[in-house]
Amino acid sequence: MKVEKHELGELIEKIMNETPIIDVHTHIFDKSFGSLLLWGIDELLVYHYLVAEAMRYTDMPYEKFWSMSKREQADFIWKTLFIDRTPISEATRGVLTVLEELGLEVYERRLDSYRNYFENQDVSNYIDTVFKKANIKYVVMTNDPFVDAERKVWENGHEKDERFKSALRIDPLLVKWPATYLKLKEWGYDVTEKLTEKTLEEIKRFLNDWIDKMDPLYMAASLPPTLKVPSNNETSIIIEKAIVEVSRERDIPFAMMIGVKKLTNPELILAGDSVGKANIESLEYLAKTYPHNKFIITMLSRENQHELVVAARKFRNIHIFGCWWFLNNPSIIEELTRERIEMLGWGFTVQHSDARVLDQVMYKWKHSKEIIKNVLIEKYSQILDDGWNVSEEEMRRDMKTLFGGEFEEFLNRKF
Ligand code: FIX
Ligand code: ZN
Repeated sequence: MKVEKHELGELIEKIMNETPIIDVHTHIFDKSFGSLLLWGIDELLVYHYLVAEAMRYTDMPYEKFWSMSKREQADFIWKTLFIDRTPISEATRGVLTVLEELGLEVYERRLDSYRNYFENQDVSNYIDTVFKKANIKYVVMTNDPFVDAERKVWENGHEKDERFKSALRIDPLLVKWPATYLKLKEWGYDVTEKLTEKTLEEIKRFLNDWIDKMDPLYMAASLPPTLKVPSNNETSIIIEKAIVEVSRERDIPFAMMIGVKKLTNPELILAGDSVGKANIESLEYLAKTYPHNKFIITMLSRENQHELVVAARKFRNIHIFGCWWFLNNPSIIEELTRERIEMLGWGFTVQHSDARVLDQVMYKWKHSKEIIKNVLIEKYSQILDDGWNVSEEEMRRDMKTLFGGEFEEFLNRKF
């Protein structure tokens, strides 16, 4: 049954909402990770995006804010961004969307009654509720063996929830080697600060051990805009002499999230990271030099986006995903989705949530789908105007591809 142009809007919205989402990068955890799984109104309000926004309206010393309890921080942010000012930013609107999705009386503006709702939720049922409302098939966690609380869960064993896949996060190996090698030594790996052959072998053993423990979909690292490969710095050597080799041997892609300037404002702690334009040549070098490896990429600077799409067009072993962090705003989601469809067709993953708080998947996906839908209406309309026709089944195939299907295909390809 061929789709008529006037049917596109309604049909795209329907299909999009019926397409189970694969959320390829998040910071949420299944319930067996205990307090590492953040959820509920106070966690939503102290999200670091909102901390950064709220602290702009006060001369309160940063240390005073950090000395408050989480509830007191939430009270301050609620008053500053929602009561004293209209919640118009993307992150404040996100809190409203979550409350609305849960059927709470948003217009009442009653933080106490919202708190009461969450206090009466059971975490297992609440995960089911959130995943159902957001139509999540599964999320990929960020699993960091260098976080003591998380390492303990993996070492003690835990009951796995199939809706939470793992990703092995290895930033400290790449960006803090002078401190990290001491940790590896403590854990029984025979490493030195100097990246000798033995040390590189031991780094590979560490990666293999954690791949065996976690069964990750990919290995990942957030990397600075100054990333330069090849070079004689530790980051470059560990990437080329350890990560790329293990990635290929185990057929587990290396996800590089490039462009973060850590702690630009250290007083804001997690909210203090910023963005810088990276050089695309390092990525092009890796994709060209290691054609049998798979690289999953997102970049943080808007100024890197066009050249990233071109790089993905040149190298089939690059899979790009999401509108990351400072790009996860309607105006930029629209721009990135357009240029990616225009140059890659369906060959990328349109979005990820990066949710740090479970409830956020509801708003991050609802907001993104509003934008993606409008871009798709235009793109399908254009090909219908050119005389092409498309069936509902084909549109369902296309949508599945964009929301994680191509990611899974990429994981299964053998280059
Ligand atoms: O490196 C990352 O995974 C980033 O997404 C986070 O560090 C960042 O704080 C974030 O949550 C952005 O949305
Ligand atoms: Zn993240």
